[in-house]
Amino acid sequence: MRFGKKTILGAAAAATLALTSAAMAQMKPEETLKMRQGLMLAVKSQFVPLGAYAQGKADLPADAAKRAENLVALAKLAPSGWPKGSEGLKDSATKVEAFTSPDFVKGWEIMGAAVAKLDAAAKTGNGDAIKVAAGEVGKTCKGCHDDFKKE
Ligand code: ASC
Repeated sequence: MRFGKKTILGAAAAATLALTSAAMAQMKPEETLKMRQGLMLAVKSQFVPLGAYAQGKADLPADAAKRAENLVALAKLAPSGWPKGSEGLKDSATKVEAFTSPDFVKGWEIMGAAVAKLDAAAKTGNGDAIKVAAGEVGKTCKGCHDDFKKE
């Protein structure tokens, strides 16, 4: 049997897609945990200097606007680190209640709104406004940690 070039390319594309889907469906538990921890670390890496500034412990970071922008993206991405069925991940710092609580979902939305305000403030470059907005973001971090993070 002879196959046209298009058929072969189409089959190759379909095979690639199938492999990708299979690999995604089989994301290993330890990978999900690493992703979750990496996402939290990414949020931390972007926020820490802004939080320190909000607390009067550091100068305004020169790259505050870029950090705020990254936090806006991360607030959207981070919830994907807690997929359904990952309640029982070994060594996870997340309390199981998080997976059934509407407040967990809402927490990310509240954080999203807070980082959007921080982003707007950072774009104006107004230090006082950034300080207030970063302080509010810090409260959203702490709020969820208090409720849903194991000590
Ligand atoms: C941080 C960080 C957190 C939050 C939290 C805010 O910089 O790593 O987890 O701020 O401490 O209260």
